[in-house]
Amino acid sequence: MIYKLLYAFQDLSGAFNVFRYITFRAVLGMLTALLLALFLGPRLIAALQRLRVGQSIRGDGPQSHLAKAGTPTMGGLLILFSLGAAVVAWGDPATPVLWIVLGVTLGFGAVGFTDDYLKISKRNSKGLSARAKFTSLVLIALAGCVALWSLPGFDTRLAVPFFKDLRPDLGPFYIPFAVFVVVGAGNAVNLTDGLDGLAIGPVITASLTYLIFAYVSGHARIAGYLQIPNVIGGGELAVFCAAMAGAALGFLWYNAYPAQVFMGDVGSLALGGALGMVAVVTKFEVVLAVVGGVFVMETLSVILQVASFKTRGKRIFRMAPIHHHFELKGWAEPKIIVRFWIVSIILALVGLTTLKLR
Ligand code: 57M
Repeated sequence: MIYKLLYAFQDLSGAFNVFRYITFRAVLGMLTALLLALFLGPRLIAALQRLRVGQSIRGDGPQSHLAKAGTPTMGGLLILFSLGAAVVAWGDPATPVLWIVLGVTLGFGAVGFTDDYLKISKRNSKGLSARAKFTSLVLIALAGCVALWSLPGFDTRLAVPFFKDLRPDLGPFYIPFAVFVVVGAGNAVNLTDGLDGLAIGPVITASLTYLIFAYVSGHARIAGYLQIPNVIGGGELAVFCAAMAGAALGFLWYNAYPAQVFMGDVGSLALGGALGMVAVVTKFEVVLAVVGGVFVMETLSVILQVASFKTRGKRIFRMAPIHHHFELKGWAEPKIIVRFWIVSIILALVGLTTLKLR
């Protein structure tokens, strides 16, 4: 919205014309969110400490985690505020997809907030029931996907990486598929968020990758050249992704090992849901499994572990999600975190190759 005001001054000076450009607003969006998160971080942490919003630690986990008891949680509020403010400031208010994506992000954040709040007020690690959490997430994602569906030009065909001519049309089944992507992404980031900076690092790489996807898919000429679907309003999501990367980077400042704050479900569900929605809108939904491969790997480790334990009575990993396996093998926490970040960068690069290899 600020951008509309500034752009209105272009008659006074041509310099104000620069605010028309998505690339410029994306940079401003990232900087705004980053600086807000850096500035507000210590204040939020102090407030959370005052309110005694501290993490309870499960006794059955790696022993090294017991020392983390009482670390302030719900730092996701910092991410959501910084992201929301930057998007409102630098996004084009006339772009419906931008508000739909922000709406689902905040909706997932609200579910996470309720869960965190219940955990803290009851001082144990059980929050919302799994059923209530899942149903709320599905309903919010469904509302977002139906809103997308009602927009002109909504495309129910899948874009399959590496095969430009393979565009299976899911018709009405696209909606449940999209809901699956969004809710799956929310839960996958949530499962990954178990070591300092472990989830936020890959969220940054995925946001930056989708910044590029959003920009190219929203640009008719580049999309035509790359033979990818041209998405109306897709470019504004580049501003959203930039703001998400900025807010996440600002949060990482305080969540870096040893963490001063955890994001809580308010952060992890919201960030995962945001990535899922951006992937759906930009038509890079299938590629999210690659770019967000760290989240997929964490989720698969849980599925395999639970299936193996239930059917054979044996574990595959020392503990699931897989980051606990490496902890119990004796890897130092920062080593696991940085190695997972490196994997996420490799996967982001592989995801980017799908732009050209088709
Ligand atoms: C979230 N949350 C962290 C923090 C964070 C089905 C099952 C596999 C589910 C899974 C689970 O509950 N995962 C969800 C994981 C928790 O962090 C809080 O939760 C928020 C994210 N939702 O923001 O508020 C703990 O993670 C650590 N942490 C950090 N740094 C951070 O920046 O160190 C988090 C953020 C924090 C802190 O210790 O307290 C969590 O792990 O609880 N369940 C599990 O992960 C459990 N696994 C398990 O039971 N595995 C079984 C199989 C058969 C299912 C097995 O392998 O035998 C483990 N969780 C824990 N302890 N805590 C078991 C041991």
